[in-house]
Parts: sequence; C-alpha cells; structure tokens
Amino acid sequence: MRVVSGIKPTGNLHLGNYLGAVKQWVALQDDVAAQGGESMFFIADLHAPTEWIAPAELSAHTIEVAATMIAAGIDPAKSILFNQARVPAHSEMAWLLNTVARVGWLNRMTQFKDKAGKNREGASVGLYDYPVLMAADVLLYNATHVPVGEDQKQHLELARDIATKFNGDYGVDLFTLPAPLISKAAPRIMSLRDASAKMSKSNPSEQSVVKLIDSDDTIADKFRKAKTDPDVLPATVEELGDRAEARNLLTIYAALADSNLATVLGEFGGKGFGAFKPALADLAVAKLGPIRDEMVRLLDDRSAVTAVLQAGAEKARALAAPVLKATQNAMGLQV
Ligand code: AQP
Repeated sequence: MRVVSGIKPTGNLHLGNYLGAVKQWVALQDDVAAQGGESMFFIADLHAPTEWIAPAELSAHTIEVAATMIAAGIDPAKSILFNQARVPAHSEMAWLLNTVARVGWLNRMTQFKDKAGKNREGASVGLYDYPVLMAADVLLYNATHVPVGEDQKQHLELARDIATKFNGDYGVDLFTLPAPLISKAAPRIMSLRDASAKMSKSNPSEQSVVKLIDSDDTIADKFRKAKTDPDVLPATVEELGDRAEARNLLTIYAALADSNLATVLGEFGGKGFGAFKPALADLAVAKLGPIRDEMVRLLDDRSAVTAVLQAGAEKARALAAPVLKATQNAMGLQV
C-alpha cells in the first residue's frame, strides 16, 4: 500500500484544509505504517503557479505549508514529506503522460471550467493541463491509494484512464491504477460568510476563512462574527434541514471534537448561537492554538523545515527514478 497526496502552497492553510485533508493524513500515516505501507505527502508547488502567484509568496508559503503539516502531526519519520519542484521527475513524467492524455478528456474536467470561468482563452495552459501533472504525481510512485476531496475525484479518474491507456498502448503492465480514498470523517468546510461556497485560500474575505496561523483572538473573533440565522439549534439532525450556516458551524464543532452532528446537537439543541458560538470558539482555540504555536516555533528556524523537505525529496527521487526510466524505456526514448 502506498498513499500519495498533495496540497498547494497558494496561501496559509485553513481549517478546511486541516479538517478535510491534513488531519485525515495524520491518522492515515499510522494506519498505513501499521500495514507495512508507505505514505508520501507533498507540497504541490508546481501546481501553484497555474494561477498567478508572486514568486516570494510561493517560496514563503511552501515553507509555511510544510511547517503547518509537521506541526499538525505529519511525522517525517513516518511519512515522506517533500516539495514537488525538488523532484524533477514530476515534470518529466507529466510531459510523457501528455502524449497519452486526450484533449477530449481534459475538456471534461469541471475544475478547469470552474477556475477558468468565462476567461477560458486567457487561462494558462498549465491550469488546463493540471490534471496530467496530478496523474504524474501519483503514477510516478505507483500510488495504490490517493486521499482526495470529492472535487478531486474526477482528476483521479483521469489518472486511471491515462495509466490504462499507457499500459495498453505500449503493451506494458507499468502503472498501478490508484484508488481514491475519500474519508467519511473528512468534512467539507464552508466559508464563514457564505455557506454555499467552500472555505478557500483564495477567498479574498479574511473573515470567511479561519487560517491555521491565526491568533487565538482572531479565531474567536471569526467564529463570533460567522454568519448564522436567528433560530435556536434543533435537537436532531433531521430538524436541521437546509440551515447551511448552522450545519457548517456544527460540522466544524463535530470534526474538531472527533464527534458527530447528532451528539453535538444532543448537547446544544434548544440553545441559541449566543451559547454555541463561544463554545465553538473555545474548542477551536484549544485544538488549533497548539498547532499554530508549533508552526511559529518551526518557522523561527526555517532551516529545520528545509532540511526535512530536502531529505524527503531525496527519498522521493529514489522512488521515482526507476518508474520514470521504465516509462522512457517503454516509449523507446534513448536516455
Ligand atoms: N473547505 C474545505 N473543506 C474540506 N477540505 C478542503 N480542502 C480544501 N478546501 C477544503 C482539501 O484540502 C486539500 C488540499 O487542497 P489544495 O490546497 O491542494 O487545493 P484546494 O482544494 O483548491 O484548496 P483551496 O484552499 O480552495 O485553495 P485555492 O483557493 O488555492 O484553490 C484537498 O484534499 C482538498 O480537498
């Protein structure tokens, strides 16, 4: 079993990235190790500039995201942690896979349509080709399982299609077909200002996103000002209905408390947000504060984080080299 997943350094990580991805990866790294498998987590810095990001921001966020992952519990002794750009095989493999991927397949990718919006002609070729680099990211390591959010499932399907076509076209049994790992415990966290939009690094509204770098006061303030409705909380999940803001805050509470909506409503049903929001703020500060403090400590001496990334990249390069070589050989490339 080999688990591979990545995260873009397009900004400071937020509560959605933590509850929806990093927290699950931390649990996974122990399960995978117990089964004699391997976990690889990478900072997807090659994916980040597919939409404009200033170079100084990209390099700063790469180190910050690595520090956040370590502070949240990704243990470099148990998992391989690295940044993509230090492993040139990702880019090389992406090009080789570009020759197999079909334009029609990429045209169907909904994330490109969402991100490019009306300005498709003005989108970067990298944004269009993003799923092929993602296929390279996982096929390069013969990943068996890829933890992904629902929104990335389509990209993983594409990776499987590319792997199947390559194996078929060249008559080889080279690439492992990676399976998506969608954790039931991984919630989708929505913006605190608009519960119809997901919490996102690129949301310009600071109040909509709880960042893992936020101070205790800022975290509490953001929850205090989170958009809600005027009603009291119901006693059961069924009665919650379409109250999206309430559901989002309850989901956050349940995920932070390692609990579930029914139990949280058992405690807060019949109470108003005046009682619930301070309890949520306290819980969030108790859970996120130590991660932030450790992150700040790690960022005080960036060399330790850089050393982790360098060591991780060395291991990743060693794993990638034979797969890249076998791919080149299969295609008849003289390298
Ligand atoms: N709001 C969210 N709720 C739950 N999970 C989330 N993830 C992101 N936002 C939420 C999960 O975090 C992992 C890494 O995501 P990413 O940084 O590679 O890309 P993203 O999903 O595009 O994240 P953002 O924050 O929305 O970044 P920008 O604004 O740059 O596009 C993934 O597993 C994702 O599911």
